[in-house]
Amino acid sequence: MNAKPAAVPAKSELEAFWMPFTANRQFKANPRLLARAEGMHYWTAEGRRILDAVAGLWCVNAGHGRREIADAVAAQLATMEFAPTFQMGHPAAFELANRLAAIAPPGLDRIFFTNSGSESVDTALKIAIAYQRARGQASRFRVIGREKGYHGVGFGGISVGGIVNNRKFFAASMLPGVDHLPHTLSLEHNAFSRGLPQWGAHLANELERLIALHDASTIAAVIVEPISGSAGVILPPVGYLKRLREICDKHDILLIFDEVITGFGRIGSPFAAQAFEVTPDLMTTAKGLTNGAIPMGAVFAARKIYDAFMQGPEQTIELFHGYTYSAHPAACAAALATLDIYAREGLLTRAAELAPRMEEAVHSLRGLPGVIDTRNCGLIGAVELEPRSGRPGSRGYDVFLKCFERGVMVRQTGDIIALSPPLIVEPAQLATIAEVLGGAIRDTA
Ligand code: PXG
Repeated sequence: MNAKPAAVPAKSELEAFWMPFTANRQFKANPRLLARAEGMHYWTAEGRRILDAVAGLWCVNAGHGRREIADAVAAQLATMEFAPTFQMGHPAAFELANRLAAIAPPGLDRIFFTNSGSESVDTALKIAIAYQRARGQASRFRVIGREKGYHGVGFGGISVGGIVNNRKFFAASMLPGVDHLPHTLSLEHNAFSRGLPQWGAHLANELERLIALHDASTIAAVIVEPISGSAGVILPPVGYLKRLREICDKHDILLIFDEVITGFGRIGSPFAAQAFEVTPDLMTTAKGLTNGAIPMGAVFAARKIYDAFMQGPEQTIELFHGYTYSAHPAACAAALATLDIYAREGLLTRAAELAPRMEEAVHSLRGLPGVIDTRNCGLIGAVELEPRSGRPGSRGYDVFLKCFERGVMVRQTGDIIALSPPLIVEPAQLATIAEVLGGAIRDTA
């Protein structure tokens, strides 16, 4: 279905929308407007075709314009646009929870619905802390995050996150008792690694140091992204996540994986937990859950966590938490249709097949002017550029802009360019992405 040609807003009409995570004045002086999308492509409001190398924003895993999702949402809205899930329910919510439990890592079969990654993270943190109390360990209130971690923008998420610009404005309003592991990015040891870097598993042992400092009896949970996305694609060194799991087990601390970007096939299995063979106790997801079509998130909890709440009189509300739109019917319809597509087209494992092509494409950029690292895992890739002296981020922005002018949409974080194309990408398109990105790097050097 082709939408009507987009009415391009006049410059004066751009002011009212306070854009998220955007340099508003820079953007509004020179706007980039997307008007239509299908398959691997967007079309701009002016009608230019753009190859989508980031799946929208890491979310459109099955590619754009999926008819089945639009139809399922339309049918649901026509039948019942909303139903409460507080002391009420509707069938699609239960069906979706069962479908998700069926593809989850072992034992993570209790599902709490949210509307975004940020809400999933705050939900998981609240479940972790409340769980400790429910099992008689209320002194465990601390949460350990990681430097450069991104866990959305709720107060919980920015507290455990490790991105300074998200934190510094709100320093006085952070969760108490949070500490951070070191991040695992080391160009000195790991530059140009293909797949997971070999150096750095020992960085997980820093958790032992934090436990020695705070005492395990004060720590509820550790939260990490299996692969950090927002900070510019930081991969876990071989053995690192297993080590974190061992230390958490030893000290009876919950391990939370934030799989908002790694979930739903990004690295070749439904979740990174399965690809890395490390099972967390809680897992946060969003994005690919509905192919980005309708906002939705989900927290996957281990059975033991859910069971710990199911005590006391039956009329008790066990967890005082939820959103008006938890398991919104339209979102459930979108998610069910999305899971159907993933299953039918084998998309949750396709990234494993394409990973060598992605690796080839990304590492072909090694040697270009200013390229100080190339890294990859599954259908995630990144190119790190030497920052221009005194102007960090300007080189990354110029490369991003040049790619867009030349018909490829990449994602820029500082001087790192991240790639995360829809899982339907064809090898030739991966080569095109690398070619255009390479040209942009050369021409902005
Ligand atoms: N956790 C992780 C790991 C994420 O990547 C969130 C939580 C928050 O999700 P919501 O739905 O509240 O935005 C995210 C979001 C980027 C980029 O460029 C990444 C995200 C969002 C926007 C841009 O890497 N991830």
